[in-house]
This record gives sequence, structure tokens and C-alpha cells, in this order.
Amino acid sequence: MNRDREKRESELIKLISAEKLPKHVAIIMDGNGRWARKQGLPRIAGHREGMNTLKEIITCANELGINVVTLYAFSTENWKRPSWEVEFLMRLPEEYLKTELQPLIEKNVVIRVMGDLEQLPAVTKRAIKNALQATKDNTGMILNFALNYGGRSEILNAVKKIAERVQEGALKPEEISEDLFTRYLYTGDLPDPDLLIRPSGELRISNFLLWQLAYTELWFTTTLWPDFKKEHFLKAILDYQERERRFGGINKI
Ligand code: V0D
Repeated sequence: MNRDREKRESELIKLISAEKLPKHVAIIMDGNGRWARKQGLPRIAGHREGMNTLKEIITCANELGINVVTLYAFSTENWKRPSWEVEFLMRLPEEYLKTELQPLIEKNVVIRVMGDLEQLPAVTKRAIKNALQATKDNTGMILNFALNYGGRSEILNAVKKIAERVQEGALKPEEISEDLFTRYLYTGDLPDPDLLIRPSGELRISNFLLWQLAYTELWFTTTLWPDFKKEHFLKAILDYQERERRFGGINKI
């Protein structure tokens, strides 16, 4: 029942410490297709329901005061899906922004996208570029979508850019430090994620933020993304704070 859920949410909120929130939460939005099949619905119904979850979680993250949320929306592997599904997915950024851009602007949210946008349909690119432009001067939460993103490819792109700088004579090999390397990634100006959430029972990283997840707390649940609600998100944050309380500072590794 809805009242029970609200009760559980408010109980969880009371337990969360506002001072020790994760600054950056990364999420793999997984399990939409499986959710649909379980309901006897077409896969696209799962993606649509997943979008409702996305809205709920973004609102919650913003209200809590989390600084950055990075969402895995489309991986470089996702091109292997049936073309009708890829085409449907590619319409979702525009559909999402049609209703959500204005409210996000009002909440001072900065929309960002990381990945190779070149290969996306022109209409998708246009909707995204418009959203980036419209929110670039905002100063609130950063909403970072990984779109046509792959972690290994991100690392290779960084390597290539650094190699070019070396070849130009603008950089010496001995100057290539972890800090320098980090700045050549899409997330160069962001803190590493403190917490990674992966729903749907898969226990893998799946080529997401490979470099950035080196010290990230990982939180898994068998709940599918369309069933993932505010209470699951709050529980993940509470578990994160509990781990920090027990191990923070010492035994960090
Ligand atoms: C489908 C559940 C929002 C996961 C959420 C093309 C799978 C809904 C966006 C979006 C997707 C992306 C960029 C942007 C604004 C919104 C999105 C995709 C899939 C992949 F600037 N939802 N969403 N993008 N789904």
C-alpha cells in the first residue's frame, strides 16, 4: 500500500545523515526488459516504466542534496539489440526532456551527457544539445547521462588525446600522473562516484566508469529498475553511510 511505502520512506529519511551523503551516485538502470516480460508486456513498456523510476530517483537525489548523479542510459553494447528497440530507446531522451527539462531548469539542475554522441539520430542530438545549453549555467545538482558510453573506449580516448599532447611536445611521459589522466576522461571535472547502484540482480560493472569506480562502494539489489523506488534508493544511501561509519578513514581499500 502507498501509505506503507510513505511510512517506510520517512523512517529511512530519519536515519540518513545529511552531512555524510555520497557526493556522486552512479546507477545502472537495468532490468526494464525483464520487468516487462514478467508483466506480459512488450519490452518498450519496461523502458517507459523505467523512465518513471528515473524521474522519482532524480527528484529524491535532488531533495537530499546529492551533487552528481550519473546514469547508464545506453551502452555501446546496446546497438546489438533489435533495431526497433534501439529506435525506441533513441526517442526517449527527447520524450524525457519534453516534460522534464523545464522542471529541471527550475530546480537549478545541470544536464550533462558523456559518450559518443556522433552516432545518435539528429533529433536526439538536437534535443540533448538544447538541454545542455539550457542548463549549462545552472549551479545545482549535475544530472549526467552516459549515452553510447563504454568505459574501455573512454580510457582509450583519453590515452589517444594524451599521446597527441606528448607527440606535440606539450607533455612529457613522466608528467602523466593519475590526476592528469583523470582529467582526460568525460568525468574529468567530477569527483569519483562514492556509490554505484546496480538493480536487477546482475553482479557486474559491465564496462561502466572503469577508472572512476576504483574505490566506489558497490550496492546491488535483485529489484528490477521499474520496481526500484525512492525507498530502495534511500536504503542504498543508508547502507553506504553505515559502511562509511564502520570503515571510513581506516581500512580504506
Ligand atoms: C530507457 C530507463 C532518459 C532506462 C530510463 C537512449 C532505459 C529510460 C534518457 C535521457 C532511457 C538521456 C539523455 C538525456 C535526457 C534523457 C534516456 C536512454 C534511455 C537511452 F539528455 N531515459 N532514457 N536515454 N530510458
